[in-house]
Amino acid sequence: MGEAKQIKNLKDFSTSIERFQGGHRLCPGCSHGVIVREFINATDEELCVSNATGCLEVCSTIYPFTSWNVSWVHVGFENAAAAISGVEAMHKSLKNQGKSYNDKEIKFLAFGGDGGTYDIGFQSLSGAAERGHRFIYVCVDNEGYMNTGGQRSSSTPIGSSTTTSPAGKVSYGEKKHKKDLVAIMAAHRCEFVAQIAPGHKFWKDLVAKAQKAYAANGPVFINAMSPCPTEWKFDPALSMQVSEIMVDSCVCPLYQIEHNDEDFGYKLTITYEPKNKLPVKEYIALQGRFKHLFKPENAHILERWQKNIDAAWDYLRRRQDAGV
Ligand SMILES: Cc1ncc(C[n+]2csc(CCOP(=O)(O)OP(=O)(O)O)c2C)c(N)n1
Ligand code: SF4
Repeated sequence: MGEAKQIKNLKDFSTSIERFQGGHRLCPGCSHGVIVREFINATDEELCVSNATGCLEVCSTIYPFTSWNVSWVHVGFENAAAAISGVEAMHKSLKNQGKSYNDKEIKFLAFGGDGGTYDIGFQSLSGAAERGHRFIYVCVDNEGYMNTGGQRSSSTPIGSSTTTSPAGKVSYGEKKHKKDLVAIMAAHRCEFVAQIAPGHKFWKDLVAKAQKAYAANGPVFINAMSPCPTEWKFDPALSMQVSEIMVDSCVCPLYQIEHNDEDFGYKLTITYEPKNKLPVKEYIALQGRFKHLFKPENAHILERWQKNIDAAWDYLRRRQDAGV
């Protein structure tokens, strides 16, 4: 296994090897590009990436151009994890037979949106994790099916107005709380599971988790929260600010869960503690998808969401304190 890439500071990082090139067609202010760039530039090792259909794939590989300066394959919406686990198994087998085309250590990655991960590709992700492949799955989670016009997914938060859960006279928008996929993937006993977010305050956290992922010898799942100016309806200049408020309000806590199979041990660590935990109101005030929640008749939804966030944060802290 190679040594982790040494990254001294942001300047050093931003001027080092570039594996996700500009010129892609992601919307201005899209967080997908920031996350992918930081994640794959966090190592110099050889990478092989599978990418499910979605904004990231559609916008970064417009034939005959590509932004990817690593081996990359586009697969169906539903099977990014199945494809990369197959490639990883094939590589292992060829190596064992002495027939490998490449004797360097290769890291196998899959990228998918929340639609492709929480919903349609979940079966293949669950299977690949359970089989114990050495791969890293990164979900770029913008809380909806954005590439096809902003439909709800099982990652969409309560109260959000989407094209298939529209807010109006008879509805306050999405009815259910977001699925907790990080917990579900931890329950698969993945070696490493974490949540990350982009932003000036968090780039080191993102890179540290990426490097832990590259060092792992089994399945890794990373949920990368990805503010989407187009469908969350905020000014593209505010993407990183939205991300920072999302973390400081504990809507997106930054934490990790490490699993040690030998003694069946889990270790949950909160990797960023907000100095001043903001109310969820401050987070949603920046986004058009939640503007109806400020109407008096929808106040109970805001209250319910706030309670849910507080309880989830309390749960993480208690687990961390208990060392499990
Ligand atoms: C099996 C299947 N169902 C539906 C589609 C149509 N489709 C393509 S991209 C997409 C939405 C992708 O959403 P998500 O995975 O969340 O990624 P995002 O575009 O939001 O980044 C849909 C529904 C498809 N390609 N394949
Ligand atoms: S719709 Fe959202 S996620 Fe998709 S490219 Fe635009 S900003 Fe990015």
